[in-house]
Amino acid sequence: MQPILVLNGPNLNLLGTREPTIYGHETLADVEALCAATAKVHGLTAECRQSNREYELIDWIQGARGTASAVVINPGAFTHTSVAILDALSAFEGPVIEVHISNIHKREPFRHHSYVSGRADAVIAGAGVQGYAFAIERAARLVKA
Ligand code: DHK
Repeated sequence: MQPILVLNGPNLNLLGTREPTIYGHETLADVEALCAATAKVHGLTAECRQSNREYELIDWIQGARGTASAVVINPGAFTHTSVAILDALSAFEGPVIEVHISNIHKREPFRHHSYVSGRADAVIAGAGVQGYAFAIERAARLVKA
């Protein structure tokens, strides 16, 4: 089975020190370890990447075509701005799971709209970093269906 591609967008490299009352104390390394461990339970692997650059995320999503079984993505602030990331995800044939650590619907109005949700098969928000484990669980279920 091809790996699940786990993408994190801008500022998520700062997890653990960035606004911990919103994003918690776990680091990106903790998140990536959680994704790997959750995938392993299902006999799968997770390939985790983070970038602050929109084009790099788009290139990785394009690269997932034919090489990844699913995409789990927290696009960070690009969630609310990027038609280009939506278009790249729309060209990917497998399941797409959108994750937000915080509940974006409980926050500022500009965070309430997600372009990515127009393509996502599931959206998980407000579960903290545990949301990544839920996302991997769901991706595993969908790729085995
Ligand atoms: C992460 C970000 O960086 C924000 O720009 C989003 C999301 C919310 C999160 O909750 O993981 O608005």
